[in-house]
Amino acid sequence: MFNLSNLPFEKPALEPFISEKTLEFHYGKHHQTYVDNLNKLIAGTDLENLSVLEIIKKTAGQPEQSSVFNNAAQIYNHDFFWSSLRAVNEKKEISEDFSSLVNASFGGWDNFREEFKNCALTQFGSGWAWLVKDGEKLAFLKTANADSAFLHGVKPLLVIDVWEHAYYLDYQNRRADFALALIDNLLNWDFALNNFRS
Ligand code: MN3
Repeated sequence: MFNLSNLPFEKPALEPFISEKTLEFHYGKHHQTYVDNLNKLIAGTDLENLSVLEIIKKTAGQPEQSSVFNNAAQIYNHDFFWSSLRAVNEKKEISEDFSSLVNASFGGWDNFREEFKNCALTQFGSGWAWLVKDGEKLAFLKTANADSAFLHGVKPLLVIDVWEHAYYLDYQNRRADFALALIDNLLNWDFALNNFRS
């Protein structure tokens, strides 16, 4: 039996870039529904006592388990997304160590920002734009629907949810503006650096 995990910030803490209203729906309705659905789907099955990660690995690529996979992976991806964000008033300078990684991987912050935005923008339909560790460098990866970066042989560092439910109330169709608002104001680069090193 899974519970909805707590947000690592208060619901108004991401304003004006992500509204409290968006979080009420995105976290309180969409994320909650994935948790409720998974609990119903695994009740009384041999998946019941596994962790979310174990369920994802066990059901990935199996068409008859797609509902279980989709709900479990969406729980993992959303938990990772909330951890990728930080409250506006906790915004900090980007650390020298993270800047060095960005420079070594992309030649500078402007390229990094542009490529991250393009990754978010060019995911056709619903999905996720990931910053990942690829060898000793940073890279971007987009995944569709509930698919998750860790299933692709790379370590996820940070993610932007690009499902319409993530931005439509605040940005309508302007996904690029949403991505840039997160890159410029809300993404937790220390979380990414810690993941890179762990
Ligand atoms: Mn979402």
